[in-house]
Amino acid sequence: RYFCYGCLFTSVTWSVLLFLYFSLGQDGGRPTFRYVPIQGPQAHHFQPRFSKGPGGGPEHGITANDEHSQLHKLNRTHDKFWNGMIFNEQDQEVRDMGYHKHAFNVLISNRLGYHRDLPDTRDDKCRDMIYPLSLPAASVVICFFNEAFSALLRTVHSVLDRTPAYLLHEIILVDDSSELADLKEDLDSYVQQHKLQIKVKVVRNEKREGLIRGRMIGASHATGEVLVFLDSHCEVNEAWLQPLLAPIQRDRKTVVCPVIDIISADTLAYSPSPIVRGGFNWGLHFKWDTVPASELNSPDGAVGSIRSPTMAGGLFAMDRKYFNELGQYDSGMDIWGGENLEISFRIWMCGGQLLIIPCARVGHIFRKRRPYGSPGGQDTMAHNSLRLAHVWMDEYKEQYLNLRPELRERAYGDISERQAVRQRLQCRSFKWYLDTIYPEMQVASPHNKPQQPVFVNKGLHRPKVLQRGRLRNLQADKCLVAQGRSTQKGGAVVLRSCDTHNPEQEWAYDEEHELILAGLLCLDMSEIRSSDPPRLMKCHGSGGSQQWTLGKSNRLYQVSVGQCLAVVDPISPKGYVATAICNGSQSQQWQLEG
Ligand code: LR7
Ligand code: MN
Repeated sequence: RYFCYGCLFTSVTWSVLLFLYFSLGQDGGRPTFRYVPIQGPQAHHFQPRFSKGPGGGPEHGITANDEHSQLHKLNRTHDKFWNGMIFNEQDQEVRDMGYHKHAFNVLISNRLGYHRDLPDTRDDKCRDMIYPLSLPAASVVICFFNEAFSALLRTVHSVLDRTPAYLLHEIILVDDSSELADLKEDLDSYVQQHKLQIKVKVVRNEKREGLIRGRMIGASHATGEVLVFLDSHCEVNEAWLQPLLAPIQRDRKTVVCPVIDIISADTLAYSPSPIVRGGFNWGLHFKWDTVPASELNSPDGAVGSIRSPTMAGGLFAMDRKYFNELGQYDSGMDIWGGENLEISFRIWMCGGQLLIIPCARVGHIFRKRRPYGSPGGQDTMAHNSLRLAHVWMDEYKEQYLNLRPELRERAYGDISERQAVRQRLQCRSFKWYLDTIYPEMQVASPHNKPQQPVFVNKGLHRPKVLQRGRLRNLQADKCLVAQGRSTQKGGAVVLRSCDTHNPEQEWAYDEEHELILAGLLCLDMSEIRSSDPPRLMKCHGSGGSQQWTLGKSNRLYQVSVGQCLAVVDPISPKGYVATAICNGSQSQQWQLEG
């Protein structure tokens, strides 16, 4: 019924053309389309240097000869454990500068390269889904400011690698006036050298516009039937696009979001997200909510679609003409924040619908902080939220202003154009939206308790303890303890005489590779600098800065830092410890003794 010969022809032609471009465009006509570490401008960052000795290389004993193929294998099997290993000061610089500029582990990102396999995180039933062969083609719009080159290129290539060519009209990269040296030249020369121009167009903002106007500019250059927006540090998963396009084809006023899988900022490991949907609180912050069991378990739930009151903002698809009819975005919003709730309210209140599609999976690097500000240092989230409250929230804007009284007098610019949009589209009231689309939302009164946030990625589940005991450094022959009280958050750890009877010296090593002292706090490495000493912090359960491997060679390897725990001076009574380049020396040998 859906078979379309024209499309098949187009798709075959595109595939052949693309294949020829990518395979013959390289030096010597060598096909280098998959699993190639790093080519192009950042190639100097990729220098695997696994040495043979006990200290230098991964536990499975890789030698210099097969290091290349081994690293490929690691990339392919998602065993990213050793990818962050720091071998010298240059690696350390890449890692530390990367955290500073991008708030994620750029050393690992660079080593992964621009293509990698991902675990297929979809429900098994998704693989049996059949979509119409003829679907509207997509313009993928990716807006970026100062993005790490390898993350940006992996975003682009994941789309090229995992999208049938006939469904990919184009990729539009909007460079929001990035300030990073080389980014512009690197991107231009990469696109040219790899002959990506047939699909990839780069648009440059003369001045910083922010992601909201940036996306509007990108959309204005797009000519595909559907717009797909992505952040610049994403990786799309298997068959991601068809399940997004099909509902839009069925109903052009449907806006769809994929499930946003988690790419760890510390390890770049890709893991599935549970199926949750978007909500918000009266501070106008987006939050994830559990999906009512009735909807999740409905015949359609796991593989069909889930109605969502709001979207996270970065990853969604909609009909291009409908995007324009619906009023694009509010161009009075700056830099970052609020536009996701604004477009969500607008979609529902003005006759559309917003769905999450469980069979469409796209990974996103979730960072712990935003590495950039706004040019004038303004709080653009507050500015943008004020605008959306005044245009869309009717009397319920009081809920926000009561929480943020200081914003009552704050100017938010001219909103008449947005009010005209609401008028033109004959949109419903915010009360209707709350009653019909988000009935779970509680209207704050002094008697209502604050709502409990839902934590994605964490449950009540406590990881199983694998080993317990004192952590003795073999060179100093002393044990790792809290410098102050073992219950004090942020406290340092030092070496002291071992005492088998002291429960304050007992560490638990669990299946999540956490090291927990006295049953309470986790050994944690700051994400900022690898030279900072470890501290005791509340266990966050998401690996990275609290992930340690206790290897056969007795070393204690810190995954996000890529270094080993070492005693600074074995005879000093101060007993200081720090992470250092793994070298297999006695100072880096530890034993967890029961
Ligand atoms: O001035 C800027 N210019 C830009 O082009 C600032 C940012 N950007 C780009 C930036 O490079 C990135 O590609 O805009 C994109 C989004 O910025 P991020 O990645 O710093 O934002 P975020 O992931 O922290 O924030 C989420 O909320 C934002 C609110 O304005 C946007 O809607 C983001 O797209 C959104 N990201 C997601 O929804 C991904 C999932 C996160 C969750 C939950
Ligand atoms: Mn993002």
